[in-house]
Amino acid sequence: MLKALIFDVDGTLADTEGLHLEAFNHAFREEGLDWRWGVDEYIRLLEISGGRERLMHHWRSVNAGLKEVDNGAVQDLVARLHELKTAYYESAVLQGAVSLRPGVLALMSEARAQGLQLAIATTTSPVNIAALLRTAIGPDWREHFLSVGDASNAPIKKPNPQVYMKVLAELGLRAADCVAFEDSANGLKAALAAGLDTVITPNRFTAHHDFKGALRTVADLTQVSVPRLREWHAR
Ligand code: XBP
Ligand code: MG
Repeated sequence: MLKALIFDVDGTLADTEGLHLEAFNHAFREEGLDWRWGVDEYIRLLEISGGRERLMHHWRSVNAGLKEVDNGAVQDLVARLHELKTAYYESAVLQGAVSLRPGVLALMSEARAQGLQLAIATTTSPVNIAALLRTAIGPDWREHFLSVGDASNAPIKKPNPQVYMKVLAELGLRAADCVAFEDSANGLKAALAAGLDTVITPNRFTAHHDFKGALRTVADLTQVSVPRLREWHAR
């Protein structure tokens, strides 16, 4: 029986990756690096979940010949870049740079009104979630979610199912009683590995991904209602 909805954040709650990309390039300029990610390169880099992991991957790819001369120095650079990037992203979100995708708030309200629990399972940083949902829902946003899994409490990133396993444990529910919402192949793999039926809402960064195994793939959440979810989930 459907008891909870579990939402991914980036690309699902809001189309945020364009702003993440802008924030990464801002950090590279701030740090005086000649790195600059274009959209096509970023679409490829998004196959790596987690901003820090993505930065480390890029460092290795541009320093292929170079053994990590001093891993500590590389870790420090990645940490500094990610801090710069996150500060820029947070400030832009708090100034209203992104809004929730169509149908998200309506589905959340309908689910809560019908006694379903809500949860979040993301690989992004907690400060990014708070900035997005404070702006979209208000300062009490956290009260709407029984569990929030993110980069701070589920460090092994999607497609690993760790964040979904943590959220299910915190909800105290079986995967069979929940539905997950995702936008990417990595997110779908993580949710399926946790045993979750998953609804996909692709975006311009993930439209080409393979969504085999999804419960449904829809343009956005205006195509979804709680009764429809119950019907799909029951089959
Ligand atoms: C998408 C990600 C994140 C963002 C960048 O998260 O993989 O890494 O691209 O955010 P989601 P950070 O699971 O919500 O789709 O720099 O904070 O990682
Ligand atoms: Mg996502």
